[in-house]
Amino acid sequence: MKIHEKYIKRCLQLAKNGLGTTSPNPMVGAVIVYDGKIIGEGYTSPYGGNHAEVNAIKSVTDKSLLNRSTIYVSLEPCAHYGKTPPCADLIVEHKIPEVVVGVVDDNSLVSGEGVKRLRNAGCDVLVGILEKECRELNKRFFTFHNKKRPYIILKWAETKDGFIDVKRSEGAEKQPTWISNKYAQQLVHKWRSEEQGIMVGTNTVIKDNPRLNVRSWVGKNPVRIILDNSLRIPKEAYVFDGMVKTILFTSSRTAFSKKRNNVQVALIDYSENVPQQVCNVLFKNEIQSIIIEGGAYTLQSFINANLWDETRIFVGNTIFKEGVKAPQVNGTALFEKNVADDSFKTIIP
Ligand code: AOF
Ligand code: ZN
Repeated sequence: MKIHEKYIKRCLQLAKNGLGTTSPNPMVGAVIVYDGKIIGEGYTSPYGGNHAEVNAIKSVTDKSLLNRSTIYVSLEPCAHYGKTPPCADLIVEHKIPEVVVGVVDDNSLVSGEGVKRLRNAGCDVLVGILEKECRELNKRFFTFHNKKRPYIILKWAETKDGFIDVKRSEGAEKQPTWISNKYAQQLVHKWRSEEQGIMVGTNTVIKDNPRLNVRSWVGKNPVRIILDNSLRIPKEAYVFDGMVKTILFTSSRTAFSKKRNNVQVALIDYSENVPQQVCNVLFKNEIQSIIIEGGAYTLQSFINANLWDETRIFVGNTIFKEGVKAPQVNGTALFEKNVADDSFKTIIP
């Protein structure tokens, strides 16, 4: 057993190379072992490209060893024709006799079919090695397929006395109030690059005019998701600059007379459960994960609807005494650490 864990651990290490590039595909790692030695390794290519098993098999110099090898994969090999042909067939074609799988793929196109196909072809298949770790690595993918909604990360920065913003009057300067430090900002840009969507509510756009992109990190920009019931956001706002796709959730289509570049309009009923309707639309758009960066009202509405998976909070050294209260969330605090002078905590439900 220990030997299997060792190689699945290596698969997980390899899989992580795909963070931020494979989605909506999961990150997967594969290792091929012959006579106690690794003879091939691979991980999922950027979206639309090769699966991990294909890259691992390609990397083996002496293919004649494959019919006496074991292939380790952190996720069940696929059995369907998607953007690429089935990995289970490729394994059978190369006559690899033994397959060790971390966790079953919950995508309804696969879910057990890959294992079945391998076993039917006479492969010896072992399933469920470091299952928890394999699931955790692709938490976005698994949440999307099981709960039919994106994986939701809530993020905010609060002062030592629990405020996320100062009191601001209408027409006040359009500048965000900084609570966390510049290292935290860079970390947030890294986080943005890891998710498929980034969401904020109307007031945050009106007050801060945020770009919601990845400027302080190298990576791809997430799709912008904006809630604006009665289209109060001015068309000059950065979120409508067309540089990145924006999904705009509104209820008044008529006011949206001039078509905006790269903006997809989603009509919802603002008198109903908004977070759930947003999730339904995002699921249809195959957005597997989002980070919600404010404001307090939007964050709290997702907490109240029980639609969140992770909360990341920076606690700065500042004291505001009054202002906009930080959202209230109950859960298990996973860890706390310092980012420069600020502290940072993660909470899960
Ligand atoms: C694997 N190995 O490395 C990954 C798998 O459209 P396709 O062909 O790219 O298929 C996408 C689906 O394949 C994806 O939703 C998931 O079920 C599985 N991903 N499978 O055998 C891999 N990334
Ligand atoms: Zn595959």
